Amino acid sequence: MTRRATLAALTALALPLARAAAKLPANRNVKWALGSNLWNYFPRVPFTDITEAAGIKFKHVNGAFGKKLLPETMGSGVAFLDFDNDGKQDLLFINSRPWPGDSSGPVPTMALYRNKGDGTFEDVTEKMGLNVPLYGMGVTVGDFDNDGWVDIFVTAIGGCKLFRNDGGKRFVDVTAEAGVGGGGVWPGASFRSSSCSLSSVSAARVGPAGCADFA
Ligand SMILES: [Ca+2]
Ligand SMILES: [Ca+2]
Repeated sequence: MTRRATLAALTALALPLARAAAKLPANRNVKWALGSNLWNYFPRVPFTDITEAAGIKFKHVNGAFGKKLLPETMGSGVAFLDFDNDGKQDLLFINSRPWPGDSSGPVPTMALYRNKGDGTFEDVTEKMGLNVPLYGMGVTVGDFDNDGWVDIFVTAIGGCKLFRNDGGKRFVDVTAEAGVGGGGVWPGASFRSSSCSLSSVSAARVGPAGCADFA
């Protein structure tokens, strides 16, 4: 097949698809179509940054201090959850923290924001008992004890954390009794990650009891 024939064949295949996608008038010729910016004919979906207006002040701290450690480039994640069962989705931001030996600055924590229902959120992290410093890598939510209140599982270097939702009033650390900490340790002189320093985690509702498991 000659070059001209190849181009003609490709044009014959591509133009109908472009017309269908961009809803171009069928009577437009090849020169007009190929010389136009087809993206101008696709619908625009604008997004507006309303973070500040919504009252979200969370800042992620990756703990970087010059050694370029792998976890500094990973994490942390965010979860939508309705922790108080009011029908409005709340937000949980996972944070990292300075590495051991780096005492610069305050130690940040994850942040839980309650959806006030008017387009704004309020920080309820401390009130809900989640002002816990972690080097978080990921988060998932699920009702692991099937009590109707969504719980939180955070993967982190140094050991994972499972927080049970106590009726929407407070989160309680039940990692040890649930046996899901992963047995990790903080990195010392040399870097040692825990067995649950995963960057992602998921929850699934399985089993006859309907309780969520974490994987
Ligand atoms: Ca809510
Ligand atoms: Ca629960």
